[in-house]
Amino acid sequence: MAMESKYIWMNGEMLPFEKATLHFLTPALHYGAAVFEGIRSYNTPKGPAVFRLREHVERLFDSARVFGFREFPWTVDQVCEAIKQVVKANDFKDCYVRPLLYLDAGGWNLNVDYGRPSLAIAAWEWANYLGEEALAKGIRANISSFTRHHPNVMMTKAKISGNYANSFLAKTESQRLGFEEAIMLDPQGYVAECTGENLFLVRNGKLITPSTAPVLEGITRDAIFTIAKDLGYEFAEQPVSRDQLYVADEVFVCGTAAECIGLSEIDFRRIGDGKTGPVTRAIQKVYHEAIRGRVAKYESWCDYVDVSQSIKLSLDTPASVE
Ligand code: PPE
Repeated sequence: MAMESKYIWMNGEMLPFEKATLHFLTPALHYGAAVFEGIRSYNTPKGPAVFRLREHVERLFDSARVFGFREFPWTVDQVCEAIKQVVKANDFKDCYVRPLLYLDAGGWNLNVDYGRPSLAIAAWEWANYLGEEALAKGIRANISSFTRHHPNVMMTKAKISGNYANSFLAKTESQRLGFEEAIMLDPQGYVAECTGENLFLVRNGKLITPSTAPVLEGITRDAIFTIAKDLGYEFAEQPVSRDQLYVADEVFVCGTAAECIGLSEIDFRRIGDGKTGPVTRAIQKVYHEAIRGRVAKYESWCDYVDVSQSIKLSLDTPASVE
């Protein structure tokens, strides 16, 4: 995967890619003491647009609050602007954007109050997160032997970097077993989410997804709710058992990186006829149009990047907000 770009934004400065480095003694590296977002920008008829930018940045701030950071070095508006500058500076058509707020210094006594967070934003071209054939053929998944976080062990509403050790365990195991993705159960044994996506099942034309209590409140999940409602599908948030997935007509996963991908098989059991089903296809189609600014009623989800103005290589003095 090529992650190169021209610029990475660090603490207000647009740095050339190779200059965006950190010291070995950065506490975030040792303890996963960081929060991040995964955002995509797409080429639309009106130029590049970041999909649901403000919601992602607000979730970054929420993650920071959940983790206990008391001071955020920038405002929501500044971070939104910086993200657009990164997309513009790198001249990408479609790209993935990764802001990371990380414990940069201090905090070695495991107390965030003694540390200082810094913010960096990178972008790269990241197509086919779940593999090149995922969109056409769907993917094969297993139920992980690893349990998803108990909500009082790790904070499930926050994209805390350290949380992702759990995803690493599950996905590595899953791929070593020959699957493409892992489905994780919550500590009560109900379906929670995948390592980097939320999950839906379709039965008798109705969409069902686990409630957000033990999982990340996915922004794609939310977009899919809106699309499904507008397409006239019934949907419900309710506990989902493992075998409900086995007997579903369709199962699909969704997330910013993965987008919307059907599951062809779970635990060696074919789902439906083993092909991405009609409901998933219908939702996928609208989602793909919406992210590219081609559906008028969802255009407010697209935050256009003004490419006519020159790139700002640095931002004004950081604001300190609670
Ligand atoms: N659950 C988890 C655990 C998760 O990481 C993601 C996003 C989602 C659900 C879906 O959330 P949303 O993107 O708001 O619809 N996973 C991000 C990180 C992937 C990675 O490998 O890193 C992403 O899709 O950007």
